Amino acid sequence: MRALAINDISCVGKCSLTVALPVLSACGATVDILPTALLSTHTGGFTGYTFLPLDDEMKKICDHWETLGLKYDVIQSGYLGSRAQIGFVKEVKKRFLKENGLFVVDPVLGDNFTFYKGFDEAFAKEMLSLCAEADYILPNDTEAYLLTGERDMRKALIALSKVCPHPVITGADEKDGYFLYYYENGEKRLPLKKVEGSFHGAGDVFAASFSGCIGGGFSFERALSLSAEFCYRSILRTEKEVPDKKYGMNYEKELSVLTDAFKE
Ligand code: PXL
Repeated sequence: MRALAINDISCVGKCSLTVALPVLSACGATVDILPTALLSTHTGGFTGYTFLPLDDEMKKICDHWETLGLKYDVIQSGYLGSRAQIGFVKEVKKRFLKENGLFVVDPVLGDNFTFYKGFDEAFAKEMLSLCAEADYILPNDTEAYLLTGERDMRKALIALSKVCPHPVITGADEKDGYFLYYYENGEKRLPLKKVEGSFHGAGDVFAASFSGCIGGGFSFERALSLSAEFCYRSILRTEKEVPDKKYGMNYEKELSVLTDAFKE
């Protein structure tokens, strides 16, 4: 499986491409990267970070790749630095995804029911148009709300299912527990084990794992449950081992969840 990860390089803080590369590799993928921006750290919780958008470079990189005839089984997009980049990712999909390849979009917009720094309603609207091109989308509850205006996650899922065939809402607090919502011939939910607290980068760990599992041939449900298990085990480890959660998830020693599954 050849995978393309489109995401930023946050040099510190374990998210985006620094997570996508090892996690997709653990799923047996040959991983190429298209960096969207270069930051000294991610934007969640750090101050004074540097930010270099790579719009012009992305175009040049893709023009070069075209001469190599590269095509991907799975393309996964994450953090995008501008509305123009969202338009460009649609073009990347057209130019580089194999005919039966899968396009997975993590519509990175925000958390805790607020936008990440630099994003707004207009950006969310554009992101929704990218979701319409995807086979799978992986918003968290905040992003599902920002994309649909629905705070009820069942309603948000139904609204998203009209945009993309397989939406997944990666974590929703409900009266009767904590759930992942997904749509496959109707709305479904998978109970998740909840660990209190906020774990930066958990969405990126999940997205990379899901993309690797679905691109590697697992069913939708198996890709979800395996990624939920990998993420949960990484969160437990992070809770114990990482005092400052903005430094990201300690997922490395749990990669065997994925490597073992791909040996089967
Ligand atoms: O984890 C999502 C993410 C990705 N990339 C950058 C971010 C964030 C969330 O804060 O700031 C640069």
